[in-house]
This record gives sequence, structure tokens and C-alpha cells, in this order.
Amino acid sequence: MRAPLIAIEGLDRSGKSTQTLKLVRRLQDSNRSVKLLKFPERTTAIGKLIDQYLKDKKYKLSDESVHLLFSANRWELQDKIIDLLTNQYIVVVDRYVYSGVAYSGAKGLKFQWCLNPDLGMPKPDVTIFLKFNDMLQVTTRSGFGEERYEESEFQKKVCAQFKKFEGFSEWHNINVDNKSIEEVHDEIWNLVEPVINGINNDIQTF
Ligand code: ADP
Ligand code: DGP
Ligand code: NA
Ligand code: NA
Repeated sequence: MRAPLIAIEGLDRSGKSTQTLKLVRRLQDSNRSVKLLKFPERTTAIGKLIDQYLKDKKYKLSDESVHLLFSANRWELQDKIIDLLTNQYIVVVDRYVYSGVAYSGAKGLKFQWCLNPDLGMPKPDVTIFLKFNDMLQVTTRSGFGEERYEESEFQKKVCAQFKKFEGFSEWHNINVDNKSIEEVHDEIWNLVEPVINGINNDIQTF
């Protein structure tokens, strides 16, 4: 028996941080051991480079090298994720491999090329995508536009790239148009609750 890996994905300002925090609190209230990880993890050496790249829209780095940095940033935490899951800690990730593929795919890099560097990373048991049909609801949220990528035409392309994961067995869309924080949380909980008692199979990988 090992704990589940749960990923929350979505566009910039779609509510991931709000929802991952609420989910973690609810799991703690149910007496589960749980750890929240956020990608990119900006505090590591590679994460600091990524942070600079995101905050300074003029910072120059080729699309391919940025892609590999984001992937390397996830690999920095691979052993920690495996360790936590085998020690019965539920791991919730705020963004993951899917963002890696979707954001670089939106720049024109090929799907399989984008996925390749993450092959071997632990695969989530449940992935929840916070989906907007009305893009205006997300691009008008407070903070939108502060960082690189936070531009509505680009976000539309990212959204189209995320659709490519709809065939993955762990993938679930939650439509979040006009939904309150509580309503979205309840839908996330309905998807997560069935796995909180643990998973029988080994950790799967991409
Ligand atoms: P992300 O982590 O995806 O960038 P956040 O959780 O930081 O998104 O949310 C972005 C902004 O939208 C915050 O100001 C947050 O309070 C607000 N927000 C989050 N969820 C909702 C919701 N369901 N309805 C309206 N505003 C929301
Ligand atoms: P945030 O989740 O708000 O901390 O923002 C991180 C930004 O970086 C957001 O615009 C999405 C983007 N991002 C996250 N992961 C990856 C990745 O692996 N590759 C690329 N190119 N961008 C990513
Ligand atoms: Na962002
Ligand atoms: Na966030």
C-alpha cells in the first residue's frame, strides 16, 4: 500500500493555489499525512533561473532550454515524491508534467519531444484540470499579466494543448466557469476521496 499522487492543473490564475491549499487542509482534517509541492519549485538553483525567466519578460533563453530547465526542476524532486508516497504521505502537486508539455507545446514544440524529458517521473493517480470555457473569466482575474505567459492569446493556445491529455486515464476536467471556490473544492473532493485510503499498485511512471 502506498499513498496517492494527486495533480491539480490549469491555466494561470485558474485557482490552483487556492484549491490545492483547501484540498491539503481537508486531507489533514481527515487525519491523513499530506505534502503539497508546487512546480516550478522556485527555491532550488534551477528554480531560481526559472523564476527570473518568468518575472523578467526580456530574459532571453531558447524555448528548448527553458523546457529542459522546467523538466530538470521536476526531476530535482523525483526521489522526494517517491519517498513521500512510499511513506504513506499523500502528495498534492500544484502543476506538473502536463504544464511542461502544454506551455512548450503552445510555443510550437512537438508533444512527444516535450514529454520525453519527463518520462520516468511518477505518474499521478488523479489529475484534475480546472477548465474554463469562458477565457475572459480567467484572464481578468487579479494578478493576471504579471508574469511571462500571462497573455490571453497565449493562454488559449495552452488550453488547446492541455486537451491532448484528455485520453490519459488519470485525467479529469472540472468546468470552473462561474463556480465559487467552495463549489470547485467539492468537485475536487469527489474525485480525490476514492483514493485517500491508499493505492494497491506500485507507483506508475510517465
Ligand atoms: P493559480 O494558482 O491558478 O494562479 P490562484 O489560486 O492564485 O490561481 O487564484 C487566482 C485569483 O483568483 C486569486 O485572486 C483567487 O483568490 C481568485 N480565485 C480563485 N478561485 C476563484 C473562484 N472560484 N472564483 C473567483 N475567484 C477565484
Ligand atoms: P505559477 O504556477 O503561477 O507559479 O506559474 C508558473 C508559470 O510557469 C506559469 O505561467 C506556467 C509556467 N510553467 C509551469 N511549468 C512549466 C513547464 O514545465 N514549462 C513551461 N514552459 N512553463 C511552465
Ligand atoms: Na502564473
Ligand atoms: Na498558483
